Amino acid sequence: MAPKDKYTVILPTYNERRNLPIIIWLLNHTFTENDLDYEIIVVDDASPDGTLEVAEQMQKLYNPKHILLRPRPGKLGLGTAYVHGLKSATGNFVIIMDADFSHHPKFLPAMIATQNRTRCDIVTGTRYAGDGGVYGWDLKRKLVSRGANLVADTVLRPGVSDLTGSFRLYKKSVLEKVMGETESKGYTFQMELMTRAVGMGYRVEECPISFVDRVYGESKLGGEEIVEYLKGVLSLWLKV
Ligand SMILES: Nc1nc2c(ncn2[C@@H]2O[C@H](COP(=O)(O)OP(=O)(O)OP(=O)(O)O)[C@@H](O)[C@H]2O)c(=O)[nH]1
Ligand SMILES: *[C@@H]1O[C@H](CO)[C@@H](O)[C@H](O)[C@H]1NC(C)=O
Ligand SMILES: *[C@@H]1O[C@H](CO)[C@@H](O)[C@H](O)[C@H]1NC(C)=O
Ligand SMILES: [Mg+2]
Repeated sequence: MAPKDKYTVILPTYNERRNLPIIIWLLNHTFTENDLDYEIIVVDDASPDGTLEVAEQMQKLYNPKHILLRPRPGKLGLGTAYVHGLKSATGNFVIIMDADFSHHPKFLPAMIATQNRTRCDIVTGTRYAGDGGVYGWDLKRKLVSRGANLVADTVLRPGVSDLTGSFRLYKKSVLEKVMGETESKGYTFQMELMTRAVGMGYRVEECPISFVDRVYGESKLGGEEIVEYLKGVLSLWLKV
């Protein structure tokens, strides 16, 4: 008999002390109710709000085999946080999501079922297909997000509708191979990852999700991020 599937969730955190307990509660609930084996790897980058202390409390509350802490000494960025977390992953599947509720755990059963049904390598949550959508954003942010996707899609042509989203499920072996090839460090990491995965011939399925704005904390999207993003798309286009 094949060994039971296990799902590793990598949660990068920076100033998420208010969101973390709820997201972990929901994840435990979702996996346990569906009789799925799981672990959550929290990669906190020395958040000044004390996120790590909250994560330590969570580890005591849940079985420590379910909550792994892999903190780093400073804010080293999202891309490397995923790489760092992945090193400790013991599941055969890895889920990457934000810890601020933009990615709701309630979509996981559908994403897992999609993988199980299609046997694909990656399931990506998409805001731009089926019942997907975005909530809590003002028009500017919606336009920026749509525009970002449109630019990336036009330039890179990966054939995946939500390229900049980062709520995804991967076969661990696939994620390891694709991450090994990925050079971006910041916001373009997810986009490069997906573009490369498609280029490497991996099979991607999509699952509609609705995306809500972060519940607690400040949004950091500004003009600087947009410029960085455009530079990222351009350099990807030259590289891949
Ligand atoms: N470990 C780590 N986590 C980070 C870092 N930057 C962001 N995060 C976390 O990564 C996830 C996504 O980051 P967000 O800041 O929410 O990015 P965003 O959704 O584009 O922007 P917001 O509008 O602020 O929500 C969240 O769980 C953050 O706490 C970082 O440098 N290191
Ligand atoms: C995890 O979820 C299950 C199912 O909902 C629940 O019975 C259990 O008490 C939860 N664990 C904790 C520590 O809350
Ligand atoms: C995957 O599908 C098989 C066959 O339908 C089923 O027995 C199994 O429980 C499913 N696993 C998950 C994780 O959904
Ligand atoms: Mg967010």
